[in-house]
Amino acid sequence: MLGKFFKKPGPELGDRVPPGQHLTNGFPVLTYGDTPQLSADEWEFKVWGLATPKTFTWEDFMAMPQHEFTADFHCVTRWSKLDVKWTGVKVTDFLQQVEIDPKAVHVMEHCYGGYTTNLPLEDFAREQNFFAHTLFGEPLPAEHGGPMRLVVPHLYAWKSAKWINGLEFLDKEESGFWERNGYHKRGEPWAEERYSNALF
Ligand SMILES: Nc1nc2c(c(=O)[nH]1)N[C@H]1C(S)=C(S)[C@@H](COP(=O)(O)O)O[C@H]1N2
Ligand SMILES: [Mo]
Repeated sequence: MLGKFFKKPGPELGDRVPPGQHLTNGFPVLTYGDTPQLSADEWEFKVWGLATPKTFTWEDFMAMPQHEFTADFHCVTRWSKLDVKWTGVKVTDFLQQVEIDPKAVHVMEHCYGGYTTNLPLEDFAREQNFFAHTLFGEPLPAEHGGPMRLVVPHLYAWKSAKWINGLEFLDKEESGFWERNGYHKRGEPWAEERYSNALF
């Protein structure tokens, strides 16, 4: 009888919040270091490494198909925000304009300000991943990565690089900033891949 009053959170939400996370209604800002301030006009995006080098401008990105995305956002520091609404360009659409060497298996994301984060090509080249320039219908604020950031919804949010300005294609795994500083290499929230055991 009592059990009826002590149920776990409704399955609607329970199913969507990974273990060890709590929900937040706000949208906390998590940045290591200073917030770069740059306009869309100044923003540039490069690919290099095991891909034919190429530079993209803001206009190049605006000319690609634009989509709206609704995605949950999970920070390894244990907050999650559900149903974040973004507008931007699918990674898979962007990649149609990049000539990747078949030897490439890994990607390093580079950012204005020097932040880096890495992921396997198969985690990067997913239909669900996107470059975002709009958040809840407004231009993406600088503190959330504006003018442009990456969003990788299926991994912890440190993989979602703010102020992204380049991709380096690699033939092996290399570690980005947090990965070198004790975070897990892959960071899958449902498996609680938070930190690498060597350091924590
Ligand atoms: N360039 C850059 N990107 C970054 C970070 C950062 O410090 N610098 N922090 C990461 C972390 S740990 C998280 S949780 C999210 C936070 O995004 P938000 O500040 O928009 O909430 O951005 C990720 N992308
Ligand atoms: Mo984070």
